[in-house]
This record gives sequence, structure tokens and C-alpha cells, in this order.
Amino acid sequence: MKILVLNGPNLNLLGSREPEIYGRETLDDIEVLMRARAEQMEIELDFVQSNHEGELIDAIQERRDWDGIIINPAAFTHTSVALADALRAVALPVIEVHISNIYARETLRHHSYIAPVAWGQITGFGYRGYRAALHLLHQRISEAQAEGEAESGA
Ligand code: CA2
Repeated sequence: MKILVLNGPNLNLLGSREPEIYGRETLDDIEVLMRARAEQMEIELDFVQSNHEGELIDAIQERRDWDGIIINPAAFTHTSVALADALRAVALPVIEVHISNIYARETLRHHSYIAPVAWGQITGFGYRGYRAALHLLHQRISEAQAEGEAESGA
């Protein structure tokens, strides 16, 4: 099982500023945590951060034959039709993660272009949201694989 974890602009600054909003964990801390869990669950994980919309879109397209995507699109959540189109095009199960509770913040953060193409959204649980997303996606992909095997009689 292969899962892409994608992080949008400025998330490389996590842990350095605004800890009251984003916590004290760095993106490296989150990657270490995710890799440890992924290893236990026999998941192959790519963990990518970019400040550039096109690079995020390329990362999605390059893994169109993978099993699922966890994405914190950061500010692109609220602006990017292109990112939403890329996710729709690859048609993989997607979980949208936000560290802060976007609905408890400014109104401009209440709208997500990504939410309609996502299986679901996890928002406001800090770094824990990434871990929860990994477990949920693993469960969904495993269930789909088991159903496929049952149908094919394998
Ligand atoms: O809560 C989240 O995870 C967000 O996706 C974070 C984005 C924000 O634009 C979204 O509305 C919600 C911002 C990421 C910037 O991260 C920083 C971390 C530390 C210092 C400055 C920015």
C-alpha cells in the first residue's frame, strides 16, 4: 500500500512561529511520526512539502497509480481550483488535514476547494490529525482491497 502525504506552502515553518495556532511540532517531527506508523502498518510513504502549487500538482500526478493521498494544502485550501482539479483527476481517496481548526478562524479559511474532492476532512487536532488520517486511509484501502479479492474469488 502506497500513500502520499502532501504539505503545502509555509508548513516548512511549523514549530518555529505561531505555536499557539500550529503547536510546537516541526514538519520533520510529523514526518518521523508518520514514517514510524507507516512502517508498523507496512505502508510505503512519500512525505512531500512544497511552497509551489505546480510542484504539489506534479507530485499528485506522478503518483496517480498509488493508493491514497493525505494532504494539508495550507493556504492553497482556500484558493486553488488547480489543486482540486488534480486530486479529482487522479480519483484516489483523499483525506484533507489541517493542524488548526479552520472553522474557528477567519472567515476566509472556512471555505475549502479541496473538501468536495476529499473523502473527509480532519481539522483542529494538531499533528494528531495526520496520524488519524493515516489510520483511516489504511482502513479504507484495506477494505477496498479485501472486497476486490472477494469479488474476484482470490
Ligand atoms: O491549519 C492548517 O493546517 C492550515 O492548513 C495551515 C495554513 C493555513 O493557511 C490554513 O488556513 C490552515 C498555514 C500554514 C502556514 O504554517 C505556518 C507555520 C508556522 C508559522 C507560520 C506559518
